[in-house]
Amino acid sequence: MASQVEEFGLFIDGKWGTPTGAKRFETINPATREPIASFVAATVADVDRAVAAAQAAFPAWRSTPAPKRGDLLLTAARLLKERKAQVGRIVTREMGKVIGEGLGDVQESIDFIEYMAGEGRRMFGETVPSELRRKFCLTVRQPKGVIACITPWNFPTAIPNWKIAAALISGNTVVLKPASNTALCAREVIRVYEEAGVPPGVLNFVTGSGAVIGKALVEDPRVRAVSFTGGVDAGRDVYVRGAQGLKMVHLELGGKNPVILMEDADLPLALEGVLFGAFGTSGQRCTATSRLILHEKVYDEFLGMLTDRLDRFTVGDPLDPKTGMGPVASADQEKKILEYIEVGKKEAKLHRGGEKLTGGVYDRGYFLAPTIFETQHGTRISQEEIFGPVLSVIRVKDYDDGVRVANDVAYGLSSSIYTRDVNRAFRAIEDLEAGITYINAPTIGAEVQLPFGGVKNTGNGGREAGTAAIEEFTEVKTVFVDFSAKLQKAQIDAE
Ligand code: UN1
Repeated sequence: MASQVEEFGLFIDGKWGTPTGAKRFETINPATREPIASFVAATVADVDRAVAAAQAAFPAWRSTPAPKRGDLLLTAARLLKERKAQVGRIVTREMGKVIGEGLGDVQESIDFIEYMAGEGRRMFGETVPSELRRKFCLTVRQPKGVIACITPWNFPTAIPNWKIAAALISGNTVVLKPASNTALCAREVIRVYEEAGVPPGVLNFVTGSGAVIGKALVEDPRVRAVSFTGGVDAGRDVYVRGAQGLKMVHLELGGKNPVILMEDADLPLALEGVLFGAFGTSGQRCTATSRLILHEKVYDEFLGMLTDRLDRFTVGDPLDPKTGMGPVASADQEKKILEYIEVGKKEAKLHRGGEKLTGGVYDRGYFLAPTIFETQHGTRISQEEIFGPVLSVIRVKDYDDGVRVANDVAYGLSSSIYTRDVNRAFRAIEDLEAGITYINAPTIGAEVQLPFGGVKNTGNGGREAGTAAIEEFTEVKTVFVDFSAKLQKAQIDAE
């Protein structure tokens, strides 16, 4: 049956094309279940071609001066700026986040590409004194080679750009494999680099199943590094496979991010923060606020405020700027979140929501009610990443109890404390086991010029964004220049 929607191919070696006999899949608008676009289900043979193109393009790209590579990024950022409204709409239609956040996704892309373009004129090394006379020691950064970037659907333009722009400015070549349900967003990303004049083979785009082409990419011996954002199980699999090839594997995985709300907090401020942190992007951020650790002295009052505020919070058409929360991203997401809601109903007290919304526009898409459980620490819903609009509220008696609960999970991405006590705020910076800590702000909303990543099962120690991204995507070369014109022996001749 012919597709009703536009068909897109793979982008390999600077050309868009559809392999003969290719199978296809469609992306779906989660608010309406309408198909959006059709993509190729690529095969291992397509991955082989993409990696070969990336490898062939590497020597010339590596020797292109980094500021020149930066020029290309600036052009890409400008093109994306020009079409921000249009691409933001595609993000909302294909992924379901509300339009303000769809535009924010694109803005995060623009910010990051511009930031990385500037790195082309920095990419600092170090100069270090030698223990010997007339000897000069320094470090330079060099690209790794072909990088596989495997990206999720929740930030369908921003996360591909975090990886692509950092990899390209560093002189690497890239094969991008985006999440299948947001392939059009990723294709819009590729297009701006293409139009900016990226040389053939420097950036390649393959779509299809992670189990088939993701695996082939990670296992390909020509791929020197893998940058993966996604779930823990897939991440572990990528890590193990990459380890066989002794590759650098960068992982950004889950979170179970707490807001600790102390008795002295500015409650109206915290209210807006918790609402945005928990239900922004329908809770589908790695950084989402999924636990509210609430001081007993303000427990009832704050929960009451949250309930009143939610009465004025609208779930609906994500393209309508007045909507507070759109659908969840897919049928799979809806199913998984509803399963967790059932678990929660057994082990905790449902405070609000806890259902699929029905009637009117809701019947066309994957709409869930913003859901709040009151729970003990240690239940499944308070420990496992749900990745949906489900907030677990946990009562604590003091700061120490709050920190203990906050830290007692497998993840450590983002964290937050609301308090007016400056000493307590600084203690939290020291005490919270997380890659990111916010003071008097929710757990979401990191900026691109700072490192992003987490501890424990959130990853394997790397950081994206900021200058940390350059460290991820380059090798350090240590250089010794001996201008003494004689053999000097370190450790032996040093006076
Ligand atoms: C993610 O959910 O994987 O900090 C990324 C934030 C966004 C990025 C989230 N800037 O919430």
